[in-house]
Amino acid sequence: MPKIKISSQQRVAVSEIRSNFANAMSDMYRFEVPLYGTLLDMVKQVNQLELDKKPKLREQLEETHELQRLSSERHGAIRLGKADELFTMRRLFGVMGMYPVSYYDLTEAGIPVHSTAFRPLQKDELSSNPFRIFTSLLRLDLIKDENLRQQADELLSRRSIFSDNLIRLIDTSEQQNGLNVEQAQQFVAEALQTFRWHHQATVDLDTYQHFLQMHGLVADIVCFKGPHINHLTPRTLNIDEAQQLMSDYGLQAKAIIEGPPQRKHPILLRQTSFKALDEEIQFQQINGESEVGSHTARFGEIEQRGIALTAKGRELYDRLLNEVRLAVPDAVNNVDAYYHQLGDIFQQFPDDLIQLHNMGLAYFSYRVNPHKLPNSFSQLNTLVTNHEILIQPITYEDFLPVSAAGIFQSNLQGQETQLFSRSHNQQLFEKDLGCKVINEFDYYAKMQIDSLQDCLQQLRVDENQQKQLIKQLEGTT
Ligand code: OOG
Ligand code: NI
Repeated sequence: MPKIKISSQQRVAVSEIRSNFANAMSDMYRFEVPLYGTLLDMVKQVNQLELDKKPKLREQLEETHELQRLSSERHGAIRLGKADELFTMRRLFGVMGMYPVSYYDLTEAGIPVHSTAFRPLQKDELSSNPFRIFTSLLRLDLIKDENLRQQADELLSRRSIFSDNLIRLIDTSEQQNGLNVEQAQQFVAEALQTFRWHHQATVDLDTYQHFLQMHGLVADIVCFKGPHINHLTPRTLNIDEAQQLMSDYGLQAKAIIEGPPQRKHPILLRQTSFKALDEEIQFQQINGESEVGSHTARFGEIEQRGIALTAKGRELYDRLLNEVRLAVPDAVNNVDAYYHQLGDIFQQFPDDLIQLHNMGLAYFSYRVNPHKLPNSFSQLNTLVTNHEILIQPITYEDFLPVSAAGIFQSNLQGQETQLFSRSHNQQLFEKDLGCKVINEFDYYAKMQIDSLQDCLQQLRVDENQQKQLIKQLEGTT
């Protein structure tokens, strides 16, 4: 019997496959969309300045293992056309240790898709590479025009966005519980092909324009061979600075920064983008010749991440943001008034870590204070207020549907005539996906409780007392 080479049988860590894939995507996108490269350079400069200016921030990022991931941290987005694409996409991301978290219903903003984000879950997986992909699925069922719906359906049923080799590698990974070095390399190369740009449309210009008129997203999804990556987003430590700098770098920034206002302690997620490019496309005419047109899809985005909010905190955030939007409905044309209201109305959202903790508005992890041992373990909030137990914000790793809608909209050509009605359908989404999405609140709550338990065990608190403190925590959030 031939000797089995152990090395070739060894499984590559999923975090390594994910890192390799994220880097390959970034290289491909930088090559195809040079402005993305400019954006990366800009963010690098802003982050360096910010870290130099704020040693405390550096320290905090070091403690939470976020400094090491910062320079490679990205999220991207893709849009899929049919159920089995979503199903296989889940399996593909599974090979890289990325799992679907949250259901985002974009029909609430009149956009005919619903979405999830694939991302790593465990702390060590996040710190080695937190790559996320915001993944949307077209709601064909919401297209009222029967002809166009059928045509879309046909176009989508004819395409296959995964190569046979890629499917084989996904099968292999599932069967043998991972990939070896050679397979992992092949996997990254094959998977990359699924997300590349195609200069040729699968339809003629006329058909494209029909879809475009209905909704820019429908055209973007239905008329091409595959789900091209439409942006990759680096994480900045100062988005206000970055927004200012964008024009100096020749990037046309969108009018407003989505999300909460600037704060001492950032919450959730703030995002801004530069406008999508108008790119030349060959459309296939019926007579076999091709006709030149263009398509607008790919853009650049940056984001700043803050503390994850509890359901209670999120409710407050949604309510306040809604107030702002009611006060200034046309933010794009009233930027100053919008920021003014945003700042004003969000005064109601506490900006003090201990207050955020004690009111149960945000998620934290806990640490023993080596310089101060607790006197009593009766009240969690007292322990925190007295710094007898130290708290550290848990970073938000997910997305915001209202912000996502703002990003989607700022990159459409504004020709869409059809508004889609609100149609929440998480059940259908999960059926197409082939599993349930992870509930983000459950996820962060578990992180917080686990960390409290660890901390109390280190302090040798007895089990009953631990249970009581955890109950108190659950009572506030
Ligand atoms: C996705 C837009 C959502 C974000 O950061 O909220 C998104 C898309 O345009 O496909 O990426
Ligand atoms: Ni994005």
